[in-house]
Amino acid sequence: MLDEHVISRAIIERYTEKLLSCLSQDVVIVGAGPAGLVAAYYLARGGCSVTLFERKLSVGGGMWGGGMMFNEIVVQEEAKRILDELGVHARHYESSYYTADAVEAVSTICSRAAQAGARIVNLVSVEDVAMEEAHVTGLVVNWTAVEMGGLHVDPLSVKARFIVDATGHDASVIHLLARQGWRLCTPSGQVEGQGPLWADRAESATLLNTREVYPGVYVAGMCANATFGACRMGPIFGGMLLSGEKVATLILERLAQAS
Ligand code: 48F
Repeated sequence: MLDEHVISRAIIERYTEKLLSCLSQDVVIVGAGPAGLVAAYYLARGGCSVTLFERKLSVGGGMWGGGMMFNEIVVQEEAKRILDELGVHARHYESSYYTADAVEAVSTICSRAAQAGARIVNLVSVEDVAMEEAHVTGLVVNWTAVEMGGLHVDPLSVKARFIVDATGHDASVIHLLARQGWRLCTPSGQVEGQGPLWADRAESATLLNTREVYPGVYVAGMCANATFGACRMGPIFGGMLLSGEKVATLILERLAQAS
């Protein structure tokens, strides 16, 4: 006999346990696109506590749709090893180009990140940063439904030693910091904004721009280029994967230095 009361209690208790465990983390990642998911995988595998907040119902960001809804992604030679490590089948196309099924890529990367120990919380939006003086101490979160409904409901906050903005073209967290007058490590001290499409230049820039942009706050993926004024790359995803790996490596080094 199934008991609806037990089913409801199980969901509420287990979700509450999960949310409580997110309240104080080594790293909080904002945005579960390819860069955020890969970063979550490497950070969790490196042994730190990591939570990833995603505004939408589904994770995967812009990866599901490949290019213009043709659900295949293209990855260049340098990033293929990450697909191999994660267990995503990559097919050789020509010279240094590989393709992968976008649905297999998103679902596999997400499952590897979750199985490595990353907490992935969908339907929650980051709406502000928490600060003490000029020091970022965490993030302010609320249900996306509250945001969508325009409801007057106060948010909650989570503590983090490091934050990764992986919100793609939006660069949500970085815009919040800049709007509040905090100076970023960019040429103007502000968000530079993204440039036009130039795949080759954008892909190398993504990796260079994956770094700390405010003390304790890192940018990864397309957000890195939107922050530093670099080009967009279109539907090639190697830079996103390499950026997720790089940001995880940088933060793991910082955590190791601190311990
Ligand atoms: O846009 P997205 O896929 O970012 P990415 O990992 O990859 C970019 C590529 O998809 C593509 C490209 C290169 O091939 O140019 O666009 O850099 O994923 C960003 C995720 O962040 C979520 C958003 O819903 C998306 O899933 N997001 C954005 N703002 C917030 C957020 C927020 N304030 N709180 C939580 N999630």
